[in-house]
Amino acid sequence: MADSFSLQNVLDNFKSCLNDHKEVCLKYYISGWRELVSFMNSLGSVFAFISKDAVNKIQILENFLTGENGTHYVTVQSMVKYELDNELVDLTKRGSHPESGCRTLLRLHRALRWLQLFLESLRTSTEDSKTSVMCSDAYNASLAQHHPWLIRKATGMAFCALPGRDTFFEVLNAGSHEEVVTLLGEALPLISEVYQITEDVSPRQNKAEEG
Ligand code: 1PX
Repeated sequence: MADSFSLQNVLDNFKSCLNDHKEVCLKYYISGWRELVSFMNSLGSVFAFISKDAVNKIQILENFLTGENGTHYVTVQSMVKYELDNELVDLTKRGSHPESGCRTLLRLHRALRWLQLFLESLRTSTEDSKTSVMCSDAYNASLAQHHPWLIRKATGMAFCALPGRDTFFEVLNAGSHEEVVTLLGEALPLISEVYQITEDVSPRQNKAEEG
């Protein structure tokens, strides 16, 4: 729920994400994204088109996880292995598996890189830093290269509607500015580790880009 969002919840999900074998548990990965999307929804309807796409992707993964082959979707590692072994991924272009787990995860994985860059610049920002600039710098260095012109334009316009840094810190609902910065300092290594482990999963997975 939007009004129950707290940065701590996001942190907790990413903390639970890695199991003892350093595999990424899809359940917590999905919950982490759900929290982030609920936060984004609270920022206003201008973000609805982003939210809709994110929810759609989260739902695809959740359906796999709760579906009849759910045991193969417990971790990112087992999902990738299962889909590749069973040729359930379109490796070069969109084909018979337009909504595979691998393809869908790759979109969220790229968005996680955006989040990592954005939160890092938020953490190290100063009073006169602008959230819209931090957000679009992070976007340009990550997701933008995978998006067509129209999406880049729409996204750029949505960024302009972001609240200023002070309000943004408040809606993160994690205490004073100093406390938010501390929490971001705790969250970032976890998010980075989840990102890196996913990134290392399978070079072949990255070829699922067009599919
Ligand atoms: C603690 C502060 C956190 C802020 C939380 C914000 C959560 C953001 C969640 C964004 C998830 C975006 C997933 C995008 C996946 C994607 O790249 N989809 C595109 C490709 O999909 P396709 O199936 O066609 O291959 C799709 O075309 C995307 C459409 C919508 C635009 C996506 C723009 C993403 C911008 C991310 C920045 C969000 C800014 C939120 C402001 C706080």
